[in-house]
Amino acid sequence: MNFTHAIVKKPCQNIIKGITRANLGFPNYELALAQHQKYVEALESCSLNVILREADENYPDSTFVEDTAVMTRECAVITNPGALSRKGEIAAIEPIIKKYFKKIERIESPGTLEGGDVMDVDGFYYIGLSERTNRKGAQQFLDILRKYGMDGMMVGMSEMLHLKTGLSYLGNNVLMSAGEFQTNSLFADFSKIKVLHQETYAANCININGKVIVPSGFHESRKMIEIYGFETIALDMSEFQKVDGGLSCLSLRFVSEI
Ligand code: CIR
Repeated sequence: MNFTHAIVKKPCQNIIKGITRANLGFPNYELALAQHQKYVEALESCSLNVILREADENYPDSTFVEDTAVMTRECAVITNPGALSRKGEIAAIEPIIKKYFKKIERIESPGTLEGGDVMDVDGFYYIGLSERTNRKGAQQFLDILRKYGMDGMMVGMSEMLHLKTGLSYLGNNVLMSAGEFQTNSLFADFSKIKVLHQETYAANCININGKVIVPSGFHESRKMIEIYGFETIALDMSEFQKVDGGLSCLSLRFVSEI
């Protein structure tokens, strides 16, 4: 699918208070800002119109906009983040989305769902049951998909933060997979790039209109992606990695004629 737009939000100074289990130290705000700027430029170089929002100090993790909504070809779904400190982030995303989507749906409590747990494979959606996305939220999402003639399925998981922490669909039936997902029979029919344990962070990458953006420094993963025929762009993501954020988390990518 060719994307036309991406919503991104600058990191705030409070990113140092972002939720993390990475044990990599605190992000450097200035460096995070510079890396974010490069990310925006990379999206633009892939022909996306980037909708850039200012930072919000009330929400340390708010630069990870992917978790606040899921954009499908038929509708946008405003999520209900499972992390308490992130629930309020959805208020800021809704007015932006309203400009581009006529149909807006919502995940409601007690259901929770974060966009990082939703992987789009050519219009079929895999939904990770993580610490952030519960069965009720996943079921609501499935019901929404079916209402619009789409479909998906739930994926049990136990180790990763989000489904897409360890899985990325690159197109042409190629799936990047790390850790617990490498042996999951649900994904048996994909051509799999099995990410080395020490390169697990590289399992989160994004294909934007034929170019795959990868985190820099993960040479084996990048080499494999290129062997599978994709052009790559590498970006330094060190400051976002410190708060468990990857390439997909930093944007909401979608198609719009506006
Ligand atoms: C969090 O724990 O919510 C943030 N520190 C990282 C969110 C990463 N988002 C994503 O994988 N979609």
